[in-house]
Amino acid sequence: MAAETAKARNAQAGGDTIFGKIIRKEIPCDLLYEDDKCIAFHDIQPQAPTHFLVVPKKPIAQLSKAEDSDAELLGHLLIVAKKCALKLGLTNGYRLVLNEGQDGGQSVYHVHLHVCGGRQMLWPPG
Ligand code: DGP
Repeated sequence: MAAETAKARNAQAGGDTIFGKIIRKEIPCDLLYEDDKCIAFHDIQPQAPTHFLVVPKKPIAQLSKAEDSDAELLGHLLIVAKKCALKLGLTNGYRLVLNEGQDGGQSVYHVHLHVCGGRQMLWPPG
C-alpha cells in the first residue's frame, strides 16, 4: 500500500491537527500569506515544484462537514489560492485539489486546498 493511502486510512477525523498548531504558531511553516480568515504555506511533502496549502483558520474538519454559512470562507480560500499562485509565478496554470475523507486521500482533518504547479499535471489523478 502506498504511504499516502496508509496515512489516509489511519487518519482520524476530529480534534486538533497539525494545521491548528501551525495557525497558532506552535510549530513553524514556510509562510506565504496570512489574514484573519486563512493561512497559506508550502507543503512539507511537495508533489510538484510548487505545492502550497491554503487553510481556513476555522477548524472545519473536512469539506463534508462545512455548513452553508461557510460558503464565503471557502470562496475566500480560492481567491487566496489564485493570488498566491500569481505571487509564485504560476502563470502557466496550476492544479487545485481538496481531498475529502478516506477515499479522497485526506490525512489531515482540517479542511485545506492544495495548490500544485510548476509542471504539467496529469489526468486522471491516481
Ligand atoms: P491531505 O492528505 O489532503 O490531508 O494533505 C495533507 C498535507 O499536509 C500533505 O500534503 C502534507 C502536509 N503536511 C502535513 N504535515 C505538515 C506540516 O507539519 N507542515 C506542512 N507545511 N505541511 C504538512
